[in-house]
Amino acid sequence: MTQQIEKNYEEAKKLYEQHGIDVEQALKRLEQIKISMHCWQGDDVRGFLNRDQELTGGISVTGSYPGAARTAAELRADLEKAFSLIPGKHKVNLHAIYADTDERVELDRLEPRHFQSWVDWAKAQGLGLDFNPTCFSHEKSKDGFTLSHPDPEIRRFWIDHCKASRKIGAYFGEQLGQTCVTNVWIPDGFKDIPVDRMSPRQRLKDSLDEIFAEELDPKVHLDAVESKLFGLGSEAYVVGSHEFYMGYGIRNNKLICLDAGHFHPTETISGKLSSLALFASGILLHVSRPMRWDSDHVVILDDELMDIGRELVRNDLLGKTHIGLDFFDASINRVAAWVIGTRNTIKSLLRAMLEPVETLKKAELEGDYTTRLALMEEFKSYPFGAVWDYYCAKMGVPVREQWLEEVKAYEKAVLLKRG
Ligand code: RNT
Ligand code: ZN
Repeated sequence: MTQQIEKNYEEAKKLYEQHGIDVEQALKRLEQIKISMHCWQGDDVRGFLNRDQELTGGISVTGSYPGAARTAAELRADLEKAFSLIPGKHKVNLHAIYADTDERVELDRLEPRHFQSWVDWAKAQGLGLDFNPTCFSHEKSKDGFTLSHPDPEIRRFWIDHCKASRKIGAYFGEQLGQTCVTNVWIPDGFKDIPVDRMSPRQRLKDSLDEIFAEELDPKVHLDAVESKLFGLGSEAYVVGSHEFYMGYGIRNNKLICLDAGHFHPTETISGKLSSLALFASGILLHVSRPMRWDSDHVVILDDELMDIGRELVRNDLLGKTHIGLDFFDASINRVAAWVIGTRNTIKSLLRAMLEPVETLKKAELEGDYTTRLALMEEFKSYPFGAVWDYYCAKMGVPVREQWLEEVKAYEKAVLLKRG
């Protein structure tokens, strides 16, 4: 750590302390927060099972930046590189198609052993793991329906896949000694206006009931359900809508997953947290950045990200919220995409912790909205960067844009050598 970093930090600390903000305490809290970094930014959501299948399900990755991971070993190397540039100990979020096996195994027959290399690696790295069934990019999902499919045989396949996925998630949780969240997202929906909106939802409900029938120890495993407004090819109607999963999750004690890109363009997930938290047993976030649509751009430190951080910190929701990332950009260096999005998510939490929340709440309660606005604005130019730099240095990761040189060197030495 350079003397300059320390000096800047000490001065910033004094300024924050004048408003009763305990900076050291904030950094200690920050260190405890785990971000679930999604593996699929590393290879454009391709995975290793069925690599010949095109990406379907109404999601899309654009760009052809060189260096996408082709094997589990490459993906793990890339993840390690990214984590070495991000402060803290975190989690990796896997999808079923990232099974690391030479066997030709169908999704409904997957077992924990097909993920043993991931578990061994996570143990060695001190990382947690989260999981997702992959209900897309498959022959049996090509007409756009999975768990709500009218054909009971196709439904059966996807139900069995989701059941198998929960077993894998529970294995992760047991082996790693930290709770694994398995998140169910399905693409089911209609491109054009449907006649029957109800029956597919009834079928989805029944499928979910069967998937979740087996109780799993919440210390090792939690289920989450992810809603969506529309997708490419399901513009008119999505079976698993927000209302559907709000209802399902609250009634059945499932984590409700809010993806930042899954709502109307001006609708934010930050605004929903305080309501949901009063009724849901827990929340999963898919922090993403929609641009005009659910485009899954790399997360930047914009107003919405900062508001998410503020809502979590001010309302003390970090205990019941699992923070995951969900973006995929193939037009830039993929390791850099992870580093930028993850560092920003951590930054948003730190910034929120460095706001004079007690003073602001008091002003609001007393009806002093002038003070509320004045302080919120002035704090935007408080020396947050000095605290962030100190935190990075203390945690042994590069300060400011120094990480970029490491990514460039890695690109030259490793990524560009991939075919
Ligand atoms: C799709 C959902 C879902 C996926 C990942 C790959 O719109 O956001 O979370 O992005 O499961
Ligand atoms: Zn998502």
